[in-house]
Order: sequence, then C-alpha cells, then structure tokens
Amino acid sequence: MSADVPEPVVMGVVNVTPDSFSDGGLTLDPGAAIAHGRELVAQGAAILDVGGESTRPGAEPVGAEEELRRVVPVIEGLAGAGARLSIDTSKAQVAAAALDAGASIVNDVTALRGDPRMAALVAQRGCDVCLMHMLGEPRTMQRDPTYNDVVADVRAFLEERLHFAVARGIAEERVWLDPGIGFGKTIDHNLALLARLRELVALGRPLVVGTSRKSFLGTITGRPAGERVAGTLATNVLALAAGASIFRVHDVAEASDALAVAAATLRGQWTPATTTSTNR
Ligand code: PMM
Repeated sequence: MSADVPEPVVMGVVNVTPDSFSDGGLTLDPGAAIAHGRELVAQGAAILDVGGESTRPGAEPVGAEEELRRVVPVIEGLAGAGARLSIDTSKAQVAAAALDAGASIVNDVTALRGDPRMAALVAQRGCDVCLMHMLGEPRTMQRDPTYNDVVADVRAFLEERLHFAVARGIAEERVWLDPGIGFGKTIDHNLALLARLRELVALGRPLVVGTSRKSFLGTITGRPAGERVAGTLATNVLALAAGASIFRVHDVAEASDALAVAAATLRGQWTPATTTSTNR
C-alpha cells in the first residue's frame, strides 16, 4: 500500500501512417483516424497522440508536407473531442501547425535533437513536451545497439535533455521524460529499463512509458502485434507501481481498466468508475 502512486494517464495512439509497426494502414484516412480517436476517448484516453511519420525500426523519414497533410485534418477533427491532443513529430513546422490546430503537447522522439527550431517553438508556445530517448535513428536503430549500462546511460541522456530544454527557455514543469522502449534497444535493454524504472522516475518529471504491442512482448510471448495486449498491460501495471504516470497505448479500454485497478490496489483506496459510455 502506498500513498504516492501517480494518477495514471492513458495516452491513446492515433497513427496516421501507412506503415506503423503495430496498426499500420488502419487509420491513413482522416475520417477513420478521427473516428478511431473519438472511440479511444470514449474508452478512457485523456490524451490522444497523433502521428504522421512512422518510427518503426527501419522506417524511412517522411517529408514535412506529407506529414502535415496527414496530421492537421486529424488534429482539427479531434479538437474538442474530450482529450488533450499530442503531436508525435520531430519537425517544428509540423508541431507548430498541430499546436495551431488544437494540440497542446509535443511528443518528440528525438528529444529536441531532430530540428534545431523545435526547442524555441515549445518555449514560445508554453506547451508540454515529451522528451524520449532513442539511440540512433529509426532507419538504423536496431542494428546492434550497445550501452555501458542502459539504465544509467538513458538516465544521463534524459537529464541532459531536460537541462537543454530548460536552458532554451522551456519551463521544467512542462517537460515529460520517456525511456523510449524499443528505440535502439534489445529485449534485454527494454527489460532492464522497465525493471529499474524508478531510477528514471527519480529525475522528478512525469515518466511516459510506451511498450504497447512492441516486439519484445512478441519475443517473450510468441504472439503477433495484435495479440500483445496482455503483455502490454503487465508492463503498464508494473511501470505504474514504479512511479510512471503516462501510458502510451493502442488498447485504451484494457489499459484504463488495468491501471485503475492497479492504482486502487497500490493505494488501498478506490473511486467508482464515472467515465465511459460503455461503463467499462
Ligand atoms: N513509440 C512509438 C512512437 N512514438 N512516442 C513516445 N513518447 N514513446 C514511445 O514509446 C513511442 C512514441 C512507436 O510505436 P507505434 O509505431 O505503435 O506508434
């Protein structure tokens, strides 16, 4: 029993890409992506993370024009849908357009290293920003990633990026951190990060964890991407117990239930469900 269990926040994934590793092609049509996003809100997502560039291992970059064409109509269509909107991009031009269209969070998998204009944009707009660890770039990141001590290395990286953000005028309270599960990491690296997540929580900023349907879960369970929800929930619940607070998932209904029950159990206290149309 513990009083300091974070209130879990579920961030639902709305990928508007033809090639994301786990749900590719489901939502390239803006109307379908908007409908999917609304469904995730009904299931309990407090944040929707909209992305137009796949970061799947081996993925090729997408141009800004194409990324804008994919994400802006979806952000516009989801503004006012009942969740905060996050733009999953490393391009300042795309982030700016998404913020104009209703987003209030920038989820930058390059942690402000991908575009020299991104830090100034985030500072100027005063939005929240998620800084994620990635070794290398998506095209090549899974080619033999190596670390001295993956947890210490990721922690040092996130600390340095937090200092960089603050030095560029971003308020510390606006920064979230993310170990970047699967981004330049072997299964052993992913498991070490999850097992020692408290060392990252100790940096004092909200920790985002994105394990949803990722391949290391398939390696352990032998299951394809669409059947990794139970594996995902195991990691989410353990990450909550370690102090993580934001959970980036595809399976929002299941994650919301699992995290609500886990939080109540860890606290020894519960509140009745109030939220969804399906009363999940
Ligand atoms: N994972 C993916 C994409 N964006 N952003 C953050 N902050 N953390 C993640 O773990 C993360 C991310 C890749 O997963 P997808 O292709 O299923 O969206």
